[in-house]
Amino acid sequence: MLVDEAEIIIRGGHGGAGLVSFRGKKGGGPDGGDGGRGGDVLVRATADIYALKQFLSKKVCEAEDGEGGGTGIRSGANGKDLILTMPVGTFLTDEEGAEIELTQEGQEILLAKGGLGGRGNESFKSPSNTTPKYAQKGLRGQEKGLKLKLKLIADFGLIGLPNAGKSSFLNEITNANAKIGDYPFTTLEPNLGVLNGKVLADIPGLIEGASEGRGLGYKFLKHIEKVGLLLHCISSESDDPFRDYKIIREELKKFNPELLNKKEIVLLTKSDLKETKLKKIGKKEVIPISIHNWDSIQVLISKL
Ligand SMILES: Nc1nc2c(ncn2[C@@H]2O[C@H](COP(=O)(O)OP(=O)(O)OP(=O)(O)O)[C@@H](O)[C@H]2O)c(=O)[nH]1
Ligand SMILES: [Mg+2]
Repeated sequence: MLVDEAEIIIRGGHGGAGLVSFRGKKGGGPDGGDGGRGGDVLVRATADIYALKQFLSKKVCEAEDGEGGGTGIRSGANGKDLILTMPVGTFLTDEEGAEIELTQEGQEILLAKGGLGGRGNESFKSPSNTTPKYAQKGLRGQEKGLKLKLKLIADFGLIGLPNAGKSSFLNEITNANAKIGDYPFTTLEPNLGVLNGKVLADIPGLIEGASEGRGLGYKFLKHIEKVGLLLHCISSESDDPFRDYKIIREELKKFNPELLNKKEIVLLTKSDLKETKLKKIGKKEVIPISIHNWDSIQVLISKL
């Protein structure tokens, strides 16, 4: 299952407390150590597009607290950093609306700082106070609520009405193994495939009224906001290909008008079907030709 949205709370580790302690039994000098620093919370970008799945169960993500200071001026250990992995293409938005985008695999960004450790009583020793009886508490780690939203980073996006043949085409030209079905809404979440190092995203079919909540493709349109080229699939089976085209364009516009400015190629899919239909009627040989497609004419010439 592709998880493309989540909400989490992150918290840097708290700083350890400084210690109040004195050497020996009586009269010894102060020897309370400092507390350790709390761990930071960082994010690291991964190529694994399924990485947000972990946040379905892990809603609060905390780095380790720093240890308290020890006797003999021993400092407490620093808390371990917590590194969260999220897919490239994730947008992280905090409560103030500040947004971070993960753009490159391996990229690391600090999200929440751990708190500083408190100073132990030894560090407050001075000529005027040789036996300080106080130490600092550690500071609290930073805490933030974050909204996570994944926008897949693909070079090409396959869009179209349900059953237009998007997934079949994806499977045909890439390593993908998407489910195919002779019914609408076979694809329930985006599929990805790779062709010569370029990533193709297959988006669940869109229908008229998608923007009002019909069907299920609408929420996945965020995944084509970043593609370089739209491959708009229209089935040759359609009674009215132009209407089909307009339906999809209208839904794109309602989602984000900027999608209409993307480069687009229209793929007339299942072009073999008209041929098959005619063959069934006449039981004769049918050769599709177009004067604008020399290859199709070559087939005929060789027959003649
Ligand atoms: N004859 C023929 N059938 C095709 C072709 N491409 C796809 N199909 C068939 O069309 C049906 C729908 O194909 P899918 O690839 O599942 O269509 P889709 O656009 O991904 O559909 P959704 O996921 O529901 O949006 C399947 O029965 C396919 O076998 C083609 O080029 N020729
Ligand atoms: Mg499909």
